[in-house]
Amino acid sequence: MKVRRLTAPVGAVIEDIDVRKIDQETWAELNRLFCAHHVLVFPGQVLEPEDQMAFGRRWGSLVRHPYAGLDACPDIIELRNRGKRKDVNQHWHSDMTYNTAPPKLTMLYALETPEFGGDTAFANQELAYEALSDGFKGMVDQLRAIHTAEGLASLYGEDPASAPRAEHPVVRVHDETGRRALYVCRAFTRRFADWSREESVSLLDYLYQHSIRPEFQARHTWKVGDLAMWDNRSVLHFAVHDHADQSRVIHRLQVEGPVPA
Ligand SMILES: O=C(O)CCC(=O)C(=O)O
Ligand SMILES: [Fe+2]
Repeated sequence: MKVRRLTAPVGAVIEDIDVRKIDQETWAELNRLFCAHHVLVFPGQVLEPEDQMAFGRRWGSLVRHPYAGLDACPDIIELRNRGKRKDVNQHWHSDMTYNTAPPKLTMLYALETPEFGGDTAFANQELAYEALSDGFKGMVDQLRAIHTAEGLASLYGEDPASAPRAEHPVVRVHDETGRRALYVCRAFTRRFADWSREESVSLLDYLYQHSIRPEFQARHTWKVGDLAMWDNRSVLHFAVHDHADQSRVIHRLQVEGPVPA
């Protein structure tokens, strides 16, 4: 297989590999690359939903969505962006941080892609943490934050008060590499634990701005047959909705992750 970097902070494109046919040794190498680069892209894959699920299971148990799964393959969600009024993923986030044990990775397979636009952007949160001063690191190391799905609930016309919520460290330690990463996002983080919302907003705002500095980022432009996966423990992502009314169809799955610590 051939490995090409997307940018220095994030992403590796892996060519000359068929993800349906990898042995344990190759998987171990892919996991090493995943931990090093946070996002892997495998162009030119030909996958049935079962093949994507089998590859996903190499990393752990799949997360089943309560409503949105495909009938025949409930572990896979179809993302369709045609004529979408409001894109719920057009914000910087790590997936489902409002859960106690959010998915460690999300894996997307492109079935239809727009002629232009519709990239996914990523930002490396280990670099974001490293770029802070020692004094500031010492402070955020001590903080925990409350994450909720209130925003999503409102968007779907559900009661925000009963939306899921979880408390996580503001700096999490990667369970496989031991590296520290910032773990807050504008979409889901409401306030610091034991702080009021008013007290939290200005510091959170600073962290949101800092966490997405351009030099922490990479973007992936989708082609049909691309399989991509990102590490929710170490990157934020953003679905850029700039493809107008063009069709974009993606099969998505998630793999269970540890309780952030
Ligand atoms: O559609 C995309 O590019 C990513 C959407 C997203 O945020 C997700 O699948 O978790
Ligand atoms: Fe997402």
